[in-house]
Amino acid sequence: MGSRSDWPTMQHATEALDALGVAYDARVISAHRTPDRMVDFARTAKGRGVKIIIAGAGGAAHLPGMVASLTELPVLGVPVKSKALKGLDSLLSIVQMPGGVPVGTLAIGEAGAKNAGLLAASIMALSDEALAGRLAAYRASQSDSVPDTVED
Ligand code: RP5
Repeated sequence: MGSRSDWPTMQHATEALDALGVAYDARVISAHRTPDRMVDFARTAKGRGVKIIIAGAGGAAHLPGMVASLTELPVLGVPVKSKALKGLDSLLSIVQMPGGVPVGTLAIGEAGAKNAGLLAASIMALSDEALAGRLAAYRASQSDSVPDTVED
């Protein structure tokens, strides 16, 4: 994520990964304030065994796109809700990538972060049967938790 201030949003991604037993490393890396850290992280990620990168940032949210430009790993972008423009700036900064450098962009804010975690897990589950089973159980439990009436 681009800043510690993104953590209240991005922790929804890690909660989803925790629920499904997927290991992760949560880092603060700013495209603007720590560009060298970003380049080093993205260029070495694949060699370190990273499979998917979830990049959350707000405002002029260049982190997901820049990371995607530096690695062939799948990059999922989460637009963090900004104070000034409620995350619309973040969304547009992340979603409108030029053809050739994809970022899979999720919804603004907590739902986007949660879904980034779930989407990363579902991609990982393509080659991990045990994880696929846990994901299926998670989805079934979610369905079971939705009442079909408005009263008990
Ligand atoms: C972005 O600027 C971060 O991703 C964050 O959403 C936003 C504001 O950062 P702080 O000023 O709160 O550190 O780079």
